[in-house]
Amino acid sequence: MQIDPLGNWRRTHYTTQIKPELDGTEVIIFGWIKEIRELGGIRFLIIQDREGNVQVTVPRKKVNKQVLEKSEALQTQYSVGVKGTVKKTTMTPRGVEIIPNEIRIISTAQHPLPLDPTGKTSAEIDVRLDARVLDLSREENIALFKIEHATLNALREFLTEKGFIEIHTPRIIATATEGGAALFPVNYFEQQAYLAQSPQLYKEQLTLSFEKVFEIGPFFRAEESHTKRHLSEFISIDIEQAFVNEEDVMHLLEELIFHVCQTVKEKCEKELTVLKHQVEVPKLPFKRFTYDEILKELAKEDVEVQWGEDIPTPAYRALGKLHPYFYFITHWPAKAKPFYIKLRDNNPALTEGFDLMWHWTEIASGGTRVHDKEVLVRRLQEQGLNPESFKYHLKVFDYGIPPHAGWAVGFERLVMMLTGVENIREVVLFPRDRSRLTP
Ligand code: AMO
Repeated sequence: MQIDPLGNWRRTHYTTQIKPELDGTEVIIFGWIKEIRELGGIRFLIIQDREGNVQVTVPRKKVNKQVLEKSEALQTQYSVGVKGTVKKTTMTPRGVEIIPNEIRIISTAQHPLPLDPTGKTSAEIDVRLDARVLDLSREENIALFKIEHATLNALREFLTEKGFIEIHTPRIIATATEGGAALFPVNYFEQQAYLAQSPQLYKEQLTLSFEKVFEIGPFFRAEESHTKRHLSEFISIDIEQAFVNEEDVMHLLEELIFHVCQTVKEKCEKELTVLKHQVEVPKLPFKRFTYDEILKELAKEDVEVQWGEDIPTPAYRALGKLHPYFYFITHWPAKAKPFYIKLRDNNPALTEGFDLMWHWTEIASGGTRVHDKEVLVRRLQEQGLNPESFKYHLKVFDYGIPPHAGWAVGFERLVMMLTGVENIREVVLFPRDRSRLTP
C-alpha cells in the first residue's frame, strides 16, 4: 500500500517567496534537493522548485529526531516537503533560511543520476536529451521555457489585437504543400496520407471566410540534414490575410518581431539574467535587400551563387557577418519559391516572395499569393506538380477567393534569437530529428 506522502500538507510559499520579512513564520515548501553540504555539525539542504531555491539549515544538535533521521536519508534529486520556521540570516545570499520542524520525503531518486541536476558539471547534448526531464529541471531550462511561454503569449496577444482569428488546420493531409521539403508518410486506413509540412493551402482558403487567420502549431518535415537549425517536428507561426500584399504583411511581421522582443525583454528580465542573455529590441523598419543585391554583395565576398538558386548555407554565413541584425530578402526568382507565391506583374521572372533573416538564419518566409486559378495551375505545372492532386484546393478559387498574403515564422528559431541558444534542440522539450525519436 502506498502511503499518501502529502497528507494534509499544501505548499504555503514557493522558495522565492521566502523573504527575511517572514522571520519566525512557519511555512511549507515542496521541491527537490539540489545540493547537500555538511559543515561543523550543520547540514545545508538546497531545495529547488520551479521558481528558484532556498536553503534549509539542519543544526544537528538542535533539531528533533524525525528531522535528523530524514535529513540524513536524503540524496540529491529526492522530492521533499519541508515544514519549517523562516529565519533571517546574514549567512545566505538571500538573507534567509528555513529551520525544519518536519521533513517529508515525497519520492526518492536512483543514484548515480545520468547527469548533474544542477548543471554545474556540464554534459553533452545527447546525454542531456536522453535524460531530458531531469535536464529540464535545471534552472537554465526552466528559465528558457518560461521565456517560450511568454513569447507564445506575446504572439497570440499581438495577432489577436490585430484582428486575426486563431485556427487549427489538419495535421493529416493528402498532398504536399511545400514542394522542396520531404514528407512523412502515414498509413491512413486504405489511403496514403502524410503529416502536414505547413498549413499553407488551408490558411489561404480560410481567407475567403475569416479574412485574417493565424495558426501556431507543430508541422513536420522529413529533413535529411542534421543541422543546428532543422527539426523533423517544428512549431510554425502562420498568418494569412485577405486584401493585402507582400509589403503589408512584411510590415506586420516586423511589428510582431518588435513586439515580441520588447515584451520578452520587459517580462522575462529574471529568466534572461539566468541565461546571461540580453534581448535587443530592433529598430524599425528592417532593412530590405533584393535577391539581386544580395548576390552582388556575396560576389564581392567571393561567394558565387547561381542566379535563380536558393542561397546555400555557407553563403548565408557570409551574409550574417555583413548584416548582423534583422533584414528582409525580397524579389526572389520564381524557381526558388513555391508555386503559391505570386510572380511580379512587371517581371514574371521574379516573385513577391520574401524571407526574414536574422544574422545568417532564416526566421520566416512569406509573400503575396497567386489568387488567379489559371495562373496557379500553370505554376503547379511549371514546378512539376500535378494539378489533379490539388483539385480541392483549386476548387476554392472558383468561390471568389480574395487576393491575399501571409508568412510563417519558425517558432524555435525565434526563441533561439531571443535566448542566444545555438542548437535548436535546446529550445524544444523533446526534439525530433533524423536520429532522435525518443524520449
Ligand atoms: P518555410 O518552409 O520557409 O515556409 O517555413 C517557414 C519557417 O519555418 C521554419 N522552418 C523550420 N524550423 C525548424 N526546422 C525545420 N525543418 C524548419 N523548416 C522551416 C523557418 C522558416 O523560415 N508555407 C511557407 C510559409 C508562407 O509562405 O506562409 C513555409 O512553410 O524559420
